[in-house]
Amino acid sequence: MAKHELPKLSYAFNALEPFIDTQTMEIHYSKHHATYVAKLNEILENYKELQDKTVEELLKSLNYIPESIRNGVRNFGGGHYNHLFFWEILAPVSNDVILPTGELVEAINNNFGSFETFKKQFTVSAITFFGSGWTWLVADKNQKLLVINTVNQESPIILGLKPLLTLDLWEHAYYLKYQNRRPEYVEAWWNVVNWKKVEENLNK
Ligand code: MN3
Repeated sequence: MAKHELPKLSYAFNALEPFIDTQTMEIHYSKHHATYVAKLNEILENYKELQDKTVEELLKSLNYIPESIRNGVRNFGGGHYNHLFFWEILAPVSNDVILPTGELVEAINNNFGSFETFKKQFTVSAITFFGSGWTWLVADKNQKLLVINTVNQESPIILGLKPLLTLDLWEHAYYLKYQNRRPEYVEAWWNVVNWKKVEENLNK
């Protein structure tokens, strides 16, 4: 039974050029993300009672998942969820969504002082993070915004935090184009952030 599936992307693999290259997008989506989905389905095969749950439900109740597959759900379920989320906060460069607007910019200013301060904090967090993981903008239960990193495929929703924005720091996300130059990848990525989606996430 293949309950969990790859999502349809709302843009083509080449839509984020030159910031994120076509080949990286294609491999990232159809190999890496696809493997997380396949592995998640595989470990749930003998757990009928878990097969109707969404990936969000699985991650939010991770402590109640049988111990024998809990790490698998964290890694493969987290990998599936984080990538679903990542594809959605990306968009082709568009002149009308260069910067956050409305409530989002207000929330960023209230929490970080200014957009520039937020951007710098997020960038430094992503560049200095060691190894494989993610940098996130999240909201806590009081809608306070925070920049955090998570290790491997750990997802903020496991921690009870609401994700607004994320950047994939695994080498598979940038190595073909940027090799060891993660700072260049991070800098380029800001050009393809879908701020409208980030604002939607704030109001979820
Ligand atoms: Mn990835």
